[in-house]
Amino acid sequence: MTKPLSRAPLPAPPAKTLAAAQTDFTAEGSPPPGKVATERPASNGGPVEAVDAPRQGVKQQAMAQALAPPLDRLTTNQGLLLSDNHNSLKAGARGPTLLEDFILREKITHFDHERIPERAVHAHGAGAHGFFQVYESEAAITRAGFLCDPSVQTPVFVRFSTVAGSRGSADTVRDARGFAVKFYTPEGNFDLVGNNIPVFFIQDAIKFPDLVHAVKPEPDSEMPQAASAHDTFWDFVTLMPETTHMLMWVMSDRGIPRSLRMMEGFGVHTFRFVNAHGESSFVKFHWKPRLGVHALTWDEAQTLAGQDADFHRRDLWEAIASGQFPEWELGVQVVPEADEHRFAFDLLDPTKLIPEELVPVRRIGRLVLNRNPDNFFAETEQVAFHPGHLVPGIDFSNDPLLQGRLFSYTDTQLSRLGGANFHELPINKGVCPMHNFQRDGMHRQSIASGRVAYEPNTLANGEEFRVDGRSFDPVGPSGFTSLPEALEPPKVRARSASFDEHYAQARLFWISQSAPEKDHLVAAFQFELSKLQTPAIRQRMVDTLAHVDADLAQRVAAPLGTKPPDKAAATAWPGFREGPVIAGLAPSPSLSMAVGKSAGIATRKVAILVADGVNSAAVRAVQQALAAEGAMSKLVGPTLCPVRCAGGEPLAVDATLDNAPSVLFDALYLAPTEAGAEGLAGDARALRAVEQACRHGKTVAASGSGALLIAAVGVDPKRPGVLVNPSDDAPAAFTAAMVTAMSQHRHWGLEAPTSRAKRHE
Ligand code: HDE
Repeated sequence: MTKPLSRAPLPAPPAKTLAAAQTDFTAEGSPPPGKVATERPASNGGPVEAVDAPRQGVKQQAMAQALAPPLDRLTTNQGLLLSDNHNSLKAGARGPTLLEDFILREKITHFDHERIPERAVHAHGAGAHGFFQVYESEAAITRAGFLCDPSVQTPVFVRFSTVAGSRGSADTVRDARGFAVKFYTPEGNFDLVGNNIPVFFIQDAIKFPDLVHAVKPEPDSEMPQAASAHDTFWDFVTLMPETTHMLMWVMSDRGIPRSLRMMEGFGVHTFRFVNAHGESSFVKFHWKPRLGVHALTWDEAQTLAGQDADFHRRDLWEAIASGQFPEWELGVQVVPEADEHRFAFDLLDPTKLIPEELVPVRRIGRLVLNRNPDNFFAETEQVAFHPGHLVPGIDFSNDPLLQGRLFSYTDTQLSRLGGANFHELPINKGVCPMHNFQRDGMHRQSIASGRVAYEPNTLANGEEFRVDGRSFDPVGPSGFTSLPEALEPPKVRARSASFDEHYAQARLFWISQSAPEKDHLVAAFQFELSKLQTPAIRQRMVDTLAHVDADLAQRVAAPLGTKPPDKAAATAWPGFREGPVIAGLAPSPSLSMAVGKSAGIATRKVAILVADGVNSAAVRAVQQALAAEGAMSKLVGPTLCPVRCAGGEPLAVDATLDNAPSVLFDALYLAPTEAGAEGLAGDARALRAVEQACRHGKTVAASGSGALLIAAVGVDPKRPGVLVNPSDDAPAAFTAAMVTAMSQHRHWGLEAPTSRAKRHE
C-alpha cells in the first residue's frame, strides 16, 4: 500500500528497537543494562553541540562505546601524563632537538600517518545516521527480517558522494551522486549501494577502470578536478554508445541537485527478493525524497563551488542538527520471475530502467536521517559499503556490472582501510553476533579464545560442529543460500545481443522532460562539449545524439561549429552496435523533475535583507509566516553590526551581504526601510544579490522601499516569482503569496534567457 509522504513529525522512540528484537550483544561490547548513552559527550576540546537525537537503538549504543573520553588532561598514546605540550626536548633552550624526545616523535609520527588513501571513486562525501522502518510486512516477497516486521526500526548509516572529484572537491559539481545505505539488521548488514541516477554508463564491469580513468582528471596535468568537461571523458563515451542514456541523465538537472535531501536514490541494478518458500522475484530499489526532487541552475552550481564548496554537506548537517530530519521512502518495482523477458530491454542491462508506467513503484517503508556523525573520519570516511553485503531474502542478479562490483568493494577496502579487518571498525560492525574462523591480520581487534580455529571440529565443545549446507531447510532460518539457478553453457567472453539497443531510453528521457529541463540539458551538453580541445570528439557526440532525437542533436550542435549531426556517421564507428529501433515511445512523467512535484517550503532558506531604518514588524511577520511552514530565514545586513529599526531599537543580523550571497538561499525578502533611510538600493552587494536571485529564478519579495532594489536591477515587478507589496508592512495575503511562490522551487520564466540553449532555439 502506498503511504502518503506528508506525515506528522518523527515519532517518539521506536515501539520496538532492535535491542528488543535481539538478545546477545555482549560480544559486540554493548553497554551494560541501564547505561544507555542519551547525550552527545563533549568532543575533545570543542564546544558541546546541540544533541540532534538521542542515541536510540543498539547500533548507536555500540558506537557510543568507541567514543573518546572527554578531555581533561593530555597523555601519550600509552597514557603517560604530559606536562608540556608546547616545547620539544632540546640540548639547551636554543639548541637542537634531541632524538630521545619520544613524546615529540610519537606525536609527529602519528600526524605523519593521519591520511589514508581516498576512495578510488566517490571520494568526496557526507554521512548521517538514522533508521529505516517498513510500513507493512513484505513477507510475501522477501524473507529479509527487517522488511517483514513493521514494528522494528533498523539503524542505518547513509553516505552520499560525488563520483569523480577528490576528497576535498566542491559539492555542487555536475556529476552523479552516490547514495549508499548500510542497514544494521539482526541478520547481518545489508548495503544498498546506489546512485541518484537509475542507470549507469557501462554494461560490463570490465569497462569500469576505463570509464573512471577517462572521467578523472587527465593523468599528465591532473586537470580538471571533479569535472567531466574534458577530452578524455568525451573521447571515451563517444566511442561507447551504451553510455548515451546515462549521459542524458548526468547532463540533465539531476547532475546538479539542490540538496542531498532533495534527490532520488536508485539501486540501479536488478536485484532479487526471495521469500521463505524460496520463491524469487526481480526487484529494482528506489528512494523517494519527502521534500521532492529539485536542482540548482548551472550558474548557481558553479558560483556555489566557490562561495561554499561544502554547500550540500552543510545543508545536510544543518538540517539534521536543527531537527529537520531528511526523509525518503523506499520504493520497489517488483517483477515476477515469469515476466523476466517481457520487456523491450534486458532486465540485466544496467543502462536501462523500468519505466514506472510499466511497473509502478510501490512505497514500502521510510528512511529518516536523525543524527550527524561524531567524527567524519571514523564514520563517514571509514564506512565500507559493498553490494555483496546481503541478508537472507535479498540476492543479486546476473547483471554483469553488478557481478564485477561484488569483487571490487572488499578489494578496494584492503588498500583504503589497511587490511582485512575493516569490518571491525565501529561504523562497519554489525549489530548481530559474528562468528567464524577467519583469524589475525593487521589491526585485529577481537580476541578469539581457545585452540579451535577451523571447521568441522569436535574440540570446541565436545560435539561435532559442521556447517556444510546439508542441513539446509529452505523454509527455516538456515542462513543465506544463493538462489539455485540454471545457467546456460558455454563459458564465453561475450555480451548478450539483448544489450545492444542504446538509444530508446535516452529518447524516452528526452521526450519526458519539461521545456526548461530540455533547455538545461541542451545547455549542459553545449558547455561540456565546448570545453573540448579535439573537434572530432564534439562531432562524434552530436552524431550520437542524432540517434536519440534530431531536434536535440541540432540544438546541441548549433553553437559548437560542428558539421550537422549525422546519424549515418555514428553507425559507421566500430563500437556501434545495431539494436532494434524502438518506435512509438510515450513520455514517462516520472522521469521529469518538474511535473507536479511541489512538496511545500519546509527547510527552505530565505535571506531577509535589512538595513538601518528597517520596519521590524514587517520582518517579524515574514519570519513568522516562513517558520509556520517549516522554512528558515536569516537576517542579512550590510555588516555584522545590528541595524537600527524604524523605532530606534537595534536588530541583530545573522550574516552580511559579503558572507551570505543569494546563491546560499532559496528566496529573498527585501525588507522596507522608513522614509528617508537610505536602505540597500545604493549597495552594489544587495543589487547583486537581487540580480542573481532573479537570474536563478528564485522568489524575490519586497515591501515598500525594498522594491527599489527590484527596480534598480531592471526586473519587471510583475514577472512570476517577483512579489511586491507597496506598503511598508507584510500582510497575511502577501506572506501567503510568498509561501506559494516559493513552493514552486523556482520560476523558470525568471531564469535568465541568456543560455546558448535558448538563443539558438
Ligand atoms: Fe561503485 N565503487 N563501482 N558503483 N560505488 C566504489 O568502493 C565499482 C557502481 C557506488 O559511500 C568503490 O568502497 C565498480 C554503480 C557508491 O563509500 C569501488 C563498478 C553504482 C560508492 C567501486 C562500480 C556504484 C561506490 C570505491 C562497476 C551505483 C561509494 C570505494 C562494475 C549503483 C560508497 C569503495 C561509499 C564506491 C567499484 C559501479 C555506486 C572502487 C568496479 C553502478 C555509491 O570499489
